Formats: sequence, structure tokens, C-alpha cells
Amino acid sequence: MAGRWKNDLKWSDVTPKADYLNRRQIMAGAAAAAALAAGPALSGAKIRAVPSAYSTDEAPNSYEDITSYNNFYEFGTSKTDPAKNAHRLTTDPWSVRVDGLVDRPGNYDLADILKGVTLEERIYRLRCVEAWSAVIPWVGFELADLLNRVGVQPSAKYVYFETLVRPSEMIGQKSRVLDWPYREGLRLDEAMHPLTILATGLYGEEMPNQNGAPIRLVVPWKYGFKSIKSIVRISLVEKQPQATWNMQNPREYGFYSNVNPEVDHPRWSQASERRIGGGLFSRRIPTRMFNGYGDQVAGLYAGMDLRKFY
Ligand SMILES: Nc1nc2c(c(=O)[nH]1)N[C@H]1C(S)=C(S)[C@@H](COP(=O)(O)O)O[C@H]1N2
Ligand SMILES: [Mo]
Repeated sequence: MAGRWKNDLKWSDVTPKADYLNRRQIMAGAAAAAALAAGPALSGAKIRAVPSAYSTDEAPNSYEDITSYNNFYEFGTSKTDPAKNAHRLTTDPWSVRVDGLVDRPGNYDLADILKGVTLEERIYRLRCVEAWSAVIPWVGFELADLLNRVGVQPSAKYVYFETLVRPSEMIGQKSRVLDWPYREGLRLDEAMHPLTILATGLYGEEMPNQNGAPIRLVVPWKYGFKSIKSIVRISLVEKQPQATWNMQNPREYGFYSNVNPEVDHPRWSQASERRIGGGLFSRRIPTRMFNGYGDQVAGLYAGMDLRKFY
């Protein structure tokens, strides 16, 4: 169609119908080959997702690595606790309360949130503040899609998020290791950025509980703790909201927490990182400014002192 932007093409426009339908068998996008190579059986609940130009071409970590080495303090503080304990979480039914400075506040059923969206595969790097990293083939949609649907009012400046509190199923919440609920926040322009997604799956399948089922945030240029899991509330607010790790230890964890190899954590260097899955001889690789997403996001911070506002 003359004059139509390339970006407006839908997957169904460029893929023969038979292939399109067959994708259920072959899984989403570039991750398929890696998943097959990776071996271990996936859960079986396939989701259709279209490939995205925002994906890295770096090889994803295996499904096994991504689902067995996690941070999810609601299920315990060790890296292997979430995989052991998160199966107890009931993720259906699930609703997300959207409130604050929005035109259409409400308690939205997850199924309704997902009705109008195009799920994409986004293969992103994830850099934890603890200096490990992974490459994860998420399935999700842009947070901006949801925010535009609920109507953000002009006075809103930040977005605040909360994780579920349900100690009967989230056994880590029986301990006061953090002040529950886990909470996070973004500036509105960060939240509206096309790289910022709400993920509902990985490796072309529904989100494993230990990775934040049924819906979690992914902000690839920030330290992993900003990517809050198992979200039940999204609030549009005027003032910079509370964020769990920033509350816990403001000297060590800033509100912005953009990945920055030049600003060390008070207790360790942030200059390099260890890719998970390398076993005993895991390699360290240099950490990149904004986790390698600087071309897309550096402009959000023009004029800010990135050493001060970490
Ligand atoms: N609710 C909640 N969200 C959370 C966390 C958590 O403990 N609770 N841990 C964070 C941290 S520190 C990281 S590095 C990522 C890890 O995501 P993954 O386990 O899917 O790799 O989740 C983030 N989201
Ligand atoms: Mo992290």
C-alpha cells in the first residue's frame, strides 16, 4: 500500500496464512532455535507473539537458566527459592487495579487487558544490580499501550506499581525481609518509552511463576530490580513514588537506577557482569551504559547528572 509506513505492517500481512497458524508449533521468533537447542521441556502453554525490531540478536539464555536462577523475594531470598516455591501462587483469576490520575480507573481483569494488545517477542538483556545478567526472550506488549487505553491525565508525572501481597502463597512474605508490597516506579516518559513492556510470557509461553506470572514489568536499560513482578496495581501519580530497594537502602539503590558501568555500587564494581549459564567457568563481560540501550534512551536523561541521579 503506497505511503504506508513499514512499521504499520502486521505479522499477518507479511506471513502466508498457513505459516502464521503453524507458528503455534514452532514458537515465537528467534527464540525457537535456542529453545530447541536448550533442551528442557517447556510448559506447553504456547502464546502467539510477533517478532520485534527491538530484540537483540544475542543468543538467549536457556529456558532452564532463566527459570532456575531468579530474584523474587516473595518466595525466598536465595536464587533457587523462587523455582522451588512459586508454583504455589494462584495466577488465575488475576486483575490489575489501575487508579490515580487516569480517565478510566478500574479493576481490570487480566484477560480484558490482553484483549486489545499485540503480543510481541522482545529479546532483551537483563542486568541485575548484583552484577549478573541474562538474555531473555520475553513475550509482552508496550506499557504505553495500556496507559493510552486508560487515559493518562496531564497532571500525572510518574507511574507507581505494586506486587501482590498474599503470604499464604508467597511464603517469603512471612518474613519481613522487605516492607511488602514490593513496589516500584518510573517517570512517565520512561514508562511511555517503547522499550518498556509488560511481559506475560517468555520463550513463547505463559510466564513461569518464578519470573513474575502472570504479568510483570521489563525495563531493559535499568537494573533488574526495577522490573517488578506479579503486578496487581498501577497508579498514575504526581510525585515520585516509593520504590522498594530505594526505600530499603537509598544510599545503595537510587530511584532511577539506570545501568551505569561508571558508577559503582558502594560494595562492588558495576564495570562488568557475569552472564548466567556459564557454569564454573562463566565469563565476565563488560557492562554497557544503559545496558546497551543508550541510543534509544539516553535522551530521556539529557541535562541530568547521571552520577548523582543513579
Ligand atoms: N515483586 C518482585 N519483583 C522483582 C523482584 C522481587 O524480589 N520481587 N526482584 C527483582 C530483581 S532484583 C531482578 S534482578 C529481577 C529478576 O527477574 P528474573 O528472575 O525474571 O530474571 O526481578 C525483579 N523484580
Ligand atoms: Mo536484581
